[in-house]
Amino acid sequence: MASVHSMPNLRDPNRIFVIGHVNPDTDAIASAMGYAWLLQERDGANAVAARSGAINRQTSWVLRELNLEPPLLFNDASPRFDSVMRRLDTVTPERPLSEAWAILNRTGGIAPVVNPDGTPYGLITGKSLFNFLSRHMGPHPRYKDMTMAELLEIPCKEAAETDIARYSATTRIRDVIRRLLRDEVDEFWVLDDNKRYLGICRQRDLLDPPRLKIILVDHNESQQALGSLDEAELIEILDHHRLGNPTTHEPIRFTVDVVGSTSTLVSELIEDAGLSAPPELAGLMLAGLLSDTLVMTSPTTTERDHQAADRLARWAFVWGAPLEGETIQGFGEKVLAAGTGLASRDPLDVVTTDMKQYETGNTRFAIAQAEVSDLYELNDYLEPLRDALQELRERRSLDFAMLMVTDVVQGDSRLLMVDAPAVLEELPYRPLADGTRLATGVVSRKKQLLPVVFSLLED
Ligand SMILES: [Mn+2]
Repeated sequence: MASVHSMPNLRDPNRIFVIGHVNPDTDAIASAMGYAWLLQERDGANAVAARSGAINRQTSWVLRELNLEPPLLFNDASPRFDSVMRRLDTVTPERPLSEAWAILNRTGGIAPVVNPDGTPYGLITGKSLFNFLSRHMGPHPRYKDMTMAELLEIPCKEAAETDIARYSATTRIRDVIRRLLRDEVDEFWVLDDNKRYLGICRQRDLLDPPRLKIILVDHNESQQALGSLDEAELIEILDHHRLGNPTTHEPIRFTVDVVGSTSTLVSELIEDAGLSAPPELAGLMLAGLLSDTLVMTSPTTTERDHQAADRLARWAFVWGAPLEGETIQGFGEKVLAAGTGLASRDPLDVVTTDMKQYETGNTRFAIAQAEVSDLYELNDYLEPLRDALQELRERRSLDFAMLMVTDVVQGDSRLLMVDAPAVLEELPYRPLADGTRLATGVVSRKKQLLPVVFSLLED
């Protein structure tokens, strides 16, 4: 039996991964799951929702409420051995060579010899057979008189080549391709996490491994995408953020619209298709929308978001569903509450969970956002959070790092910065004695804070 992988199996070349940004928030998870569902339901596509990073506290609360499983964890799009291996038929070492011979004829010249416990023993190939025959048949008097039938009675282990390179199914081909191409042998073992046989890979299959098909939702910048995006086939982007998209070779479907959440866009596409999302999925997208818009109070909120909230509520709040009897406002407040608070959280977790990385000119920086229901809560954690920001800055070799702590009740934020360049002293937010700044009425990193930061840095 093959082990259950934490990574998705990549064998189906038509499979499409729908994935949100790294450090996924609720909208990134919800829009990936919602859009994957639409692609299956409307187009019959083999679409799978994925995520790049851990589920945050708010999303995990929402998924639990709705009895939904989180999407597949998928951090890197570079082709791996499991995308090119073939699960060829096997024999055990003690079985007669005749059985290997039968397999050789069906596989085009390879018979994997696998121990009863599933670990690899060796490979029988045309070359290993020749070596075996010349080793034994040549000068050896006993073998001289052997018939073909007798020869085929010899145990497989005698004719197998055992010095065969072994690779893990989840190893990136890119990381070992140079060494591999220098190897004399044409075939390799592909093993699971328990070092058991999964399949065989041939050298020639590694030169042009199939690219993974990827749809990005809720982001369009490579820096916020899963690793090795340039090695994948990017087929579509569905988003509501500023542009910073990667270049592509082929034209792709590209939708970036000024609405409060990507879940809003997905709900519109579902409606356009004449469909309605299942209650659980509708509830999840509603949570994504309410989270991104802070229950429709963020300045990013548009009329279309209000319509989307009504639409999603109509699908989600039905009888017998997990959210039966809820209201948009009531559900929204619970969603926000599930993600707020600094008290129970590790400071490094606070500055990395909802962190986004940006680059302009020669400046690389990160802005993390955390939500609280009372800004004074921040005062108790200022020093540990500053240390955590510093650690984040060093780990990622950034020029500076910023934490935006947003009071989701009052609609204000406080900004905490480490190593901010001098130009950011011009930030139009009131400096406080403790070195933070109070940004009154600022709740949106994307729409309010980021444009100001960029305009100062680019001046
Ligand atoms: Mn979003």
